[in-house]
Amino acid sequence: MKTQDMNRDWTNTAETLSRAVPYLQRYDDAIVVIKLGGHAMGSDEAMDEFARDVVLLRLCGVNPVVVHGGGPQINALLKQLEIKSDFVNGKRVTDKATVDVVEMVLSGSVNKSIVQAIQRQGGKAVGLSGKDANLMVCDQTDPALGLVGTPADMDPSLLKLLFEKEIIPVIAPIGAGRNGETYNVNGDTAAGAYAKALKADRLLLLTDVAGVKNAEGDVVTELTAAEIRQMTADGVIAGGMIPKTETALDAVEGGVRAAVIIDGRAPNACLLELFTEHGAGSMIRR
Ligand code: X2W
Repeated sequence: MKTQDMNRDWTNTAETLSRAVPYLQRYDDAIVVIKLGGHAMGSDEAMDEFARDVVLLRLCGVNPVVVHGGGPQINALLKQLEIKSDFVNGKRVTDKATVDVVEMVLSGSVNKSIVQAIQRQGGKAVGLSGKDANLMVCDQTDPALGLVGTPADMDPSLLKLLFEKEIIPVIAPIGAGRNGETYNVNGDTAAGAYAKALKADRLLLLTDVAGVKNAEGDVVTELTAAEIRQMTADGVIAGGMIPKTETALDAVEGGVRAAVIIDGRAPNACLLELFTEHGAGSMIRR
């Protein structure tokens, strides 16, 4: 015999779901590009939780696209192989030996581990890089950086076919050159390029900081492009936050409805942002 268990958590779950209805309606069939950085893939638990959120988004009618990084994972293999690596303005100087390792790590192990994590949660995912179906053709960023690419021609038609079949694309930030080169692309830059090409409703940049902070150190929840520019000129936005805010600005000016810089370490960060009134992190609009 089983008796009724008045567990408060269940009541809370039901109430939370009910309150999410307006958001579920707003995001029905929306395209949401999520950048998952290498630092956010620290533990199996963090990965499983992220994957569960992505699967829930898909079940709710959202078309999620995961674009990932893998900087720490690349560093680990380069170190093992005794290949030295330097960064200039946040971009890895990439020679031929380095790009081979970058592609091996990003398209090989990192990409497939995200695909598997999503499938462990009951979703269906396909792992890709910019080389597949001409998704992301790049030009060289700067000869001084070697094989670092800047997205030039994007063809997201394959992604739209996957949306129709409710399959979640997981994309490594590798680009194809026009003459057979392999380009290493910064993960944030790649996520922004896919969001623009898809005219996404949201670009979620998951980071390991709480969001964009003002001069007083408080996280700003909503910012315009003009405010970002002013805060950058004043030195309030600095260091590692600059590439994130630049990506967000470029995305919203390129037709993405809003970009959000959120703390990927917070539990259920994506769901909190999309499905609650509270939102999460810093939202940037035009
Ligand atoms: C990055 C690609 C990976 C990445 C790199 O080689 O580390 C460039 O710097 P996170 O984890 O998002 O930092 N590419 C050109 O962006 O990883």
